Amino acid sequence: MKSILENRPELTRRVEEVAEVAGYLWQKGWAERNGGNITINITACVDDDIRRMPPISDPIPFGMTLPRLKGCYFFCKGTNRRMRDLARRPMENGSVIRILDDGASYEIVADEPVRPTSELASHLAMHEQMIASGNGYTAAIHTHPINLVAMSHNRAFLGKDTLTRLLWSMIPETRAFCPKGLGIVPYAMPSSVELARATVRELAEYDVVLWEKHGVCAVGPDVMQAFDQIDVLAKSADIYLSARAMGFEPEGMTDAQMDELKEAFGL
Ligand code: 2HA
Ligand code: ZN
Repeated sequence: MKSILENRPELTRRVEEVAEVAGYLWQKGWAERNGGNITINITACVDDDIRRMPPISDPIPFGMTLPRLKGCYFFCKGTNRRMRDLARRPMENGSVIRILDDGASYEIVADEPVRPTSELASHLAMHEQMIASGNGYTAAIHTHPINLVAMSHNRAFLGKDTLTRLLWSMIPETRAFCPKGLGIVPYAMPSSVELARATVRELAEYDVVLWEKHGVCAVGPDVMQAFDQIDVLAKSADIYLSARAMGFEPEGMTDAQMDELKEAFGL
């Protein structure tokens, strides 16, 4: 069977980038079994031939109405698929979907009828918000970083920007490369519309949000940059936990040191 990627170098590059990041998520230990998901908006690489491709599924409602997504195309990790399998064989463990004119349902167009991620509602809501804000972002990642999820079990960390300031203060790069910090989404049922709505509310202010006792979601111009933001936050969390494991509370950079950084990097 012919793949939708054939003779489409830009689409191929973007799907390969998803596969590369999927491999990192697995290697980091953030993607047990089918945990986590990735979606990218590929509408800009869609040509007329793709627009004419017949669906290979019935229309499937995704539980929300997102009018800006009408006629958009996404490459999505499949539900119940392993991240480590997405890394090696992206087109067997993910699929391309088209959002229908009702803005509330989708159909699968290629390569195989792989049903998209269980967190599709959250992912599509994030994409709608990125389009609405005009920020040019195309990627959304959800993953389960051990250290950040562990920190979300401590109520003391869940106040607005408490964790942001703590993580920023562990190493200068974190503030430089995750300048908006980390939003907090109170526990909600996985895959729920409630979780999707709360995620989008936080993304108005942050590029990365922590789902209490579950995981993180990050958005970015591309999937690599979305990953980098989670990676720098997780590095800070590791430094904090290493210090605690050595038996002391890390001092953290001072507010003055962090403000100096803000000036220097124009954050
Ligand atoms: O896709 O991580 O939150 C599996 C999950 C659901
Ligand atoms: Zn999850």
